[in-house]
Amino acid sequence: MHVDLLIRNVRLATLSTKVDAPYGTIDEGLLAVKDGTIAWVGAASEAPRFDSKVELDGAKAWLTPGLIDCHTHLVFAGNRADEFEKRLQGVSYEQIAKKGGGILSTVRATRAASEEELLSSALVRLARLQGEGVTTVEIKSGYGLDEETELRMLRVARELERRVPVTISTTFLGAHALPPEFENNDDYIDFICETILPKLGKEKLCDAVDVFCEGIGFSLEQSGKVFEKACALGLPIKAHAEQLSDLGGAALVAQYRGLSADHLEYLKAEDVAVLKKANAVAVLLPAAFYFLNEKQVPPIQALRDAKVPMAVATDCNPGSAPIASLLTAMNQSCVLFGLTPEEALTGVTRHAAQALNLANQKGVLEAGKDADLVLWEINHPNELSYGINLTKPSRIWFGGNDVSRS
Ligand code: DI6
Ligand code: FE
Repeated sequence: MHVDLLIRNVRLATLSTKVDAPYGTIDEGLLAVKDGTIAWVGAASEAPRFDSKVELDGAKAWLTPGLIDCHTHLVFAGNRADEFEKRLQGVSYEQIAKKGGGILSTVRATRAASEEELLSSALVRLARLQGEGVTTVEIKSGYGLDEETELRMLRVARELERRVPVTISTTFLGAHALPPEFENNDDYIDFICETILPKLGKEKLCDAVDVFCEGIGFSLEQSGKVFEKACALGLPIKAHAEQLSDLGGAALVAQYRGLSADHLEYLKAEDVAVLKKANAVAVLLPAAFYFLNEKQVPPIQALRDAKVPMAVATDCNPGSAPIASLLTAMNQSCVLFGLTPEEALTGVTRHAAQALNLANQKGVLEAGKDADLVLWEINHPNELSYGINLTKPSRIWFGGNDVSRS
């Protein structure tokens, strides 16, 4: 069989449920790529004969799927280092938000930034993620909160995909905070549902719709209205739920058959089963927990017992998670939340793909999936969660193309 790329002599962490071994490991593996997808993957001893334009001896390095950061706010202007200082003097994140700082201070900076400015600052952060082997990134709007700026953010997110060899999945997060032009949440939610969402649906600018269901964000009822409209437009939904308090946002996601409920520090026991029943992903964001110095940990053991798929993401944003390192978030998920390194790696591959509705294309090394691949010179995949800034990929392929130096 003719293929475009043949990678021999590698250890495969397939993360596939079809391979019955930790990490879906195949020790003496071989992987063949044709037309940007994985044409064949498995044990070298079982491989058919291939002839290939390009062949690589992996020298027993580990090959994993491209990593997926399934929750970021990567496009924004400015930073919030001043608030960081205030918090260290004893002012809380919620107090800062109530005084018009927090998300709204990034909204002011983002509204004032041109498309080019947003693009160039996002490119810096995206390059950091890409350099760690991230080949798919979800990016939310939510720092515009008016039609023009929300659309600009989403256009910038789409443009990033043309500039960097990564897949971008965009999410509309209009219901992130109350913009200054509106007196109350209900009027703003009506504006989102009646004006912005129909436009986004038409222009195909977003792949999903998110809400900040929280005491300092939007109520369950307001979140439900947004979901109702999103579903009517055929857009999948997800939520920032149970981050700082328990409003029942995760159960609302389940009710609307959403892709994921994200954060979940305050998730109550009975809602774990509700998530499982709806096959929604629990997206864990340990960098926000770390940076806000939170104390309440998500109910990991209950999620694990119920077999709720757990993903791990950076939440990269200027307020609660100024981080552009998914490998660090994996480490934090283990140290702070008690995930195993295998759960952390599954959380940035197979489960992250599911959280983005991309499970058919990405997240595992299986024939037919996109050839987004990362080669690591490590002795074991647990090293990906173990070190902080110790490990970097030695090769990265995106859709079968070597993009190691992009
Ligand atoms: N939760 C978060 O972690 C981010 N948004 C949200 O709803 C933080 C947003 C920010 O502080 O700028
Ligand atoms: Fe977030």
